Amino acid sequence: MPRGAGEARVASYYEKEIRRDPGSAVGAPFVRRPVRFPSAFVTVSNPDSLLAPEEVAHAIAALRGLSEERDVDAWRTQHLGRKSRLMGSLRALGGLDRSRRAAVGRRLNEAKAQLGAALADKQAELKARRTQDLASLDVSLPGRPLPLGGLHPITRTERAVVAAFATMGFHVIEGPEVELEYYNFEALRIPADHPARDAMDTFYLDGPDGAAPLLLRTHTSPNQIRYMEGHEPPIRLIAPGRTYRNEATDATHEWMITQTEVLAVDRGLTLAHLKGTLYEFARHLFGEDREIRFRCDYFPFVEPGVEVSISSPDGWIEILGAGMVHPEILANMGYDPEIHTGFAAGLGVERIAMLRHGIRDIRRFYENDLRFLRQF
Ligand code: FA5
Repeated sequence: MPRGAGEARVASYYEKEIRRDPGSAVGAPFVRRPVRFPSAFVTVSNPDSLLAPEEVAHAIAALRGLSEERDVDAWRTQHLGRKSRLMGSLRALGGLDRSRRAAVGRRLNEAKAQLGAALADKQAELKARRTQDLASLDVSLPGRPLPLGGLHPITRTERAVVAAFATMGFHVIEGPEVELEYYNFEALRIPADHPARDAMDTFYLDGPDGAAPLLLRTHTSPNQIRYMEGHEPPIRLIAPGRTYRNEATDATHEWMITQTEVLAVDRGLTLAHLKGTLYEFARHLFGEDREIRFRCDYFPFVEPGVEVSISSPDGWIEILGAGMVHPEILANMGYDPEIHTGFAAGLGVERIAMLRHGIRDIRRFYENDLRFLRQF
């Protein structure tokens, strides 16, 4: 490094480098050569570039604003560490004119003392705070319980429904919530002009041009078709899941509901099997004494069709539609309706939850009011 007049003589730094001697097989070993200094090492061609008093004041002000130990540590490294401006300036002192060296040296040592004193004050302050924190800690206080989440009441009821059918040998399947119009309606004998479509209006999705129409399923009954298409009897399944309807809400109607489909297909199944299964289910969920009402109902995909209601202080509440699988559907699935018959049901899980817990307005379930949800 060239050294002109007034330039600092600074500590020698060398890097080791193996320089190969092309004439020697071994090569010359270590050759020492000077390297460029990192910027923190100040050269004093201009002594005013040494740490200035304003910088010291500035650093001390910054330190006073710190409250975390790790920030104070970082401050110490920056202002008093080996690579700090202060240490670089002290190292560069030797390069100053003898006439100025003493005065500048004094100034730098004062700066070092001020920075060190400020650091000591800050460390004492942090230590005092730690001690105070510990003193205010009462280890005999009871612990604060962690807030525990819980299952939504509809999830709980859905699980109870699944458990009731599981004891009767039904297994669980799931199907898509975004459904083809074919499975939701046509395959269930609900063509485009059928009045049943009015009672099951829903939300349609734009698909690519020419693609089959998609919608949010209005019930879990499409699962019947999807499963029968790929399986032979005997069948005994339940299919829980969300369904959607484009309809006004009131105390017993929501636009998004949870249903559970039930399907059994086997040789010789009759309406008696359907009734027995649903009674057994109702006993599981509501106990022995709750009144149950069967009435005729109409669904295009069953023959005959029924609905089941449960008694409540507000009168009968319908919880499900059911019936014997329509013979035309069995035939469409490749079964012989003379040999195999089946029953199916679609249960409304929200209505079942209302009846179990005495809730009079279905809309409470999805308002996300924790005061309501915490009760379950
Ligand atoms: C159906 O959805 C048929 N898929 C049921 C079925 C399945 C019949 C298999 C025959 C064979 P329904 O629209 O009635 O039927 O609905 C069935 C149950 O879902 C109702 O009894 C009710 O408990 C619940 N449910 C239907 N719509 C709503 C709604 N908007 N709000 C709350 N619960 C509803």
